[in-house]
Amino acid sequence: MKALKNDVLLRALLKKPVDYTPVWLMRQAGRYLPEYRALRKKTGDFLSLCKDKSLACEVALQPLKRFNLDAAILFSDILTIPDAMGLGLFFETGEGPRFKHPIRTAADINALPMLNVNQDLSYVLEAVRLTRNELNGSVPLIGFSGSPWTLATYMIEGGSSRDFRYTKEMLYQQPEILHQLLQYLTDIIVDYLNAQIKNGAQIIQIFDTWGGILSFESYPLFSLQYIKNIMSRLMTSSESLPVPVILFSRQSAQLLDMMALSGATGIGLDWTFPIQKAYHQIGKHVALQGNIDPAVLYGSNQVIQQEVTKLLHNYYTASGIKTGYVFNLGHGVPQYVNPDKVRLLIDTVHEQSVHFNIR
Ligand code: 1CP
Repeated sequence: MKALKNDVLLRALLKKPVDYTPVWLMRQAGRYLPEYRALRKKTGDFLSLCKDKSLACEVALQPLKRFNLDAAILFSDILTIPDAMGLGLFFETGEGPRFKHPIRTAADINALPMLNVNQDLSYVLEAVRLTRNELNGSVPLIGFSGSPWTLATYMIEGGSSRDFRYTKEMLYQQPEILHQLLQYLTDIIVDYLNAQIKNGAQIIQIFDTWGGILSFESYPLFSLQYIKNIMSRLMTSSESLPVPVILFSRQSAQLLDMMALSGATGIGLDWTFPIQKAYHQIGKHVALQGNIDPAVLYGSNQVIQQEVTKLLHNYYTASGIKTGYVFNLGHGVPQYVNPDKVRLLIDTVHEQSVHFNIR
């Protein structure tokens, strides 16, 4: 495969000097883009887009055709794994993901199938390979998975949740069966991510979206230990290059010290914690990614420019070196933003970051 023309994201994650700050956005492909909505309407539903490698590839490339992004991310979902287990994933309009067969008992867990990711999730791996080929070395391709804990919450709740009632019930009533489920997911995620790497993913992001709902004592036991195990078992790329891993979590400021020791190359932050504080706490050990409030994209052009410049200033003043930072939102691009605002955000990061002349 071709050498990368734009390796700024890889360099920033590995803390090699960069000329400007790389930027990619969670959910950069998705509903805020009219061309995405048009394709989805034609296809019928979201899962059909994910399951057709040509469509998944086309959607992944849509934001790159419009914007000057420094990475592509595989177009798929974290819930492909439980879908492949036969839990009956479906999406109700406006309701988010749902499962027909939630996992609530030891018997449910014991009945889960052994997955062969190369067969059962072959459509994801084909989308990885095709997207990597189509990128033709222009920017790196990010592969991803949910963390075992975050996937377990969806499987146990049967979808999104506000209070995580059933998952927490299992945690406090039958922790040993929850551990059994988490270990089962861990082994599959290792296979899944290694297969993505083998098929061309150059960076991995692990979404531990719901790690922050655990208590301080429970987090290392029920989430982080499994993430650490995954990271220790990931392979190098097909070109024998190290594959940086970004660990993203929400509402996790209290967990940063633990996250920084997980083996992750970079930590993705949501918008609720000041990046300069995060730098002082963990910036010597890991790269940082984030963390502008996605709702800034509803602001005026002037507000967007100000907020971007402020964030760059906050990071680089704290770090004193022109690397180790990846610009992103604190969570996904909201559905109702105007794509022109997204363009302004990305261009402002590139233009303004050049002016931080520090080494
Ligand atoms: O067209 C539609 O209605 C589908 C909307 C949509 C999209 C575009 C969903 C449903 N998933 C996705 C794509 C997606 N999901 C990507 C693609 C790559 C990109 O970022 O461009 C990725 C990386 C994800 C990851 C994902 N899915 C996460 C982790 C990130 C996060 O949001 O915290 C989670 C929790 C999911 C589950 C999921 N899938 C879809 C939705 C709306 C959700 C969130 C449900 C919830 O809030 O609980």
